Amino acid sequence: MACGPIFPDAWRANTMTENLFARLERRFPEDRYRLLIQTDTEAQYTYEGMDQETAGYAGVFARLNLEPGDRVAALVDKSAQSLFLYLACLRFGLIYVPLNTAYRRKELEYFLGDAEPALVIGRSQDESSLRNLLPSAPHVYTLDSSGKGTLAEAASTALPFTGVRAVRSDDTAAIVYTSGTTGQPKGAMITHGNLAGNAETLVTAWSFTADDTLLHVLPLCHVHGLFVACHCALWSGARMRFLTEPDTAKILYYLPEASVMMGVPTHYARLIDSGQLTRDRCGNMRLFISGSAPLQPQTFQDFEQRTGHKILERYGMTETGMNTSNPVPGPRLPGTVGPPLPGIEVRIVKPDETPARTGETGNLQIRGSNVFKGYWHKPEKTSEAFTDDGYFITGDLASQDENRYIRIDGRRKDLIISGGYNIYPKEVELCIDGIPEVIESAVIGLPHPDYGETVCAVVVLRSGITLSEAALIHHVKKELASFKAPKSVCFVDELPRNAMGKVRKNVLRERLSA
Ligand code: MLC
Ligand code: AMP
Repeated sequence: MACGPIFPDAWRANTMTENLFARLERRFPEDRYRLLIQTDTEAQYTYEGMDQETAGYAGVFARLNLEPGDRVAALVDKSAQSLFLYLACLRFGLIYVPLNTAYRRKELEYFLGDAEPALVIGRSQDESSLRNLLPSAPHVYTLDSSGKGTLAEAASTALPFTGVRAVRSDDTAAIVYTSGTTGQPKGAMITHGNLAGNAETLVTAWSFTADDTLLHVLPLCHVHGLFVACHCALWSGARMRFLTEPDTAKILYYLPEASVMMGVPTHYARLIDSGQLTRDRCGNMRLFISGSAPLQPQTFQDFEQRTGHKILERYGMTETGMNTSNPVPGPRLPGTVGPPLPGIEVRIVKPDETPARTGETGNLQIRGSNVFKGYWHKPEKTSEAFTDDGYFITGDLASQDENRYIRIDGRRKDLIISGGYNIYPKEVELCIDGIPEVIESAVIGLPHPDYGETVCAVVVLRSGITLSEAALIHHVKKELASFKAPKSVCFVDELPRNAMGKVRKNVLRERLSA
């Protein structure tokens, strides 16, 4: 049934919560009962259900006397309830801090120590280790993938908080951790204004309406799955099919009912490899969107050949939300991330900060209301990240053609993107160098047909010592999230260095790619 825009009035919301809850108040009653989420276990949640569940969680926050600006860290599996938890934080003016359940003890210790949450929500199986990690005990509640846990129990007896706390657009809505090339990860403070502005821009650019069904296949602990995907649906009143695991068979199963999908290039490569991707299966689809990592032109072409759809590639970052996008109506060019989105200033400069010419590669910088307000508790890192005239320095290398289409040509930052996850070589090197048998290591990304890039460790062992590849990988997986572990290890006598003593990673990449 075609139902047209769910928000027919011209009223403009300044925050996600204003959009969601204030507009919900103004809707016709039947709109409240529209579906918001269907899961892959066929549980269903309406916009009304979301309103009630978030009011329940916010009631718990009120009972705990949480104050606006307090942080709530979430180490939870993907579920409808984990989205409601995030929305409840927005509703109550709390700062949401999503954490990946793949993180290990040391990683969590750092994030929790840095964010200093007043409340931590974790899975039941992690409850006691979380309490051990947090000696100064903020409140700890549990939320499992089933939606059950002590948070739901507390919500069932709390007085629901049915209001919406007023926030300013430059108040921080979320802190999302992103690793640095050196030193510790940094918490990017993303404001309510950043979120609302980017959501509105994307809904318009990608023509989202309440008629859409988004096939949601991404984790909710990073900006792609949480902000880009969910916000487009929430802002436009659309429906989402939530897949809790990134399972290709399930994606294929649910494709026929969906109209939009967002994924990382690995999702699209796997769909092509399945051999079951057909035009018929995509009969209801209007848009496939890819981001977080470079989409290979070959994947773009193979996908178009099988489905008739040109994947729309866009480019963004945790700190900035989405910056550029190929268009919905208009040419989508493989190997490019499209022109800048409306209202977002993108410039490419040479190392001396003068503008790069058309087609010339330079440093990509971004300015606009989408750009975060700074790194949590790290004012020096914040000022290093911006130019004097307020552009954010992305660390990406790019060029722009005469039609303003941008091509990401590389990265100035030493970063590996594996299946859409960012892995900082330095962090993995420090971990490997901590193994007593190792003298030193260099971690590089190598091309990979499934993950785009994978982690390879080049390792120098102490003389006369042996260490197996499996033992080394096992050590890394104990210390770091397992997606950061090398998929291959190469033992060498010494690392190639330049005259300054710096490891020549490009030489290693060339040698090992071959
Ligand atoms: C999982 N594994 C990975 C991996 N994902 N290894 C390398 N790279 C990855 N991306 C490892 C697991 O640790 C596990 O190891 C094993 O592979 C199997 O795990 P799985 O859960 O079955 O994973 P898989 O099906 O391979 O997942 C692949 C994937 C997933 C691509 C679907 O990684 C994913 O959802 N990626 C999306 C990440 C994302 O949302 N990025 C957006 C960041 S925001 P073991 O040893 O435990 O067996 C951003 C900004 C922007 O970048 O522009 O969007
Ligand atoms: P994150 O720090 O997790 O937000 O990752 C942001 C980084 O992902 C960017 O700085 C880019 O290097 C990369 N990225 C995101 N989208 C694309 C894309 N479409 N093509 C190439 N790189 C991308």
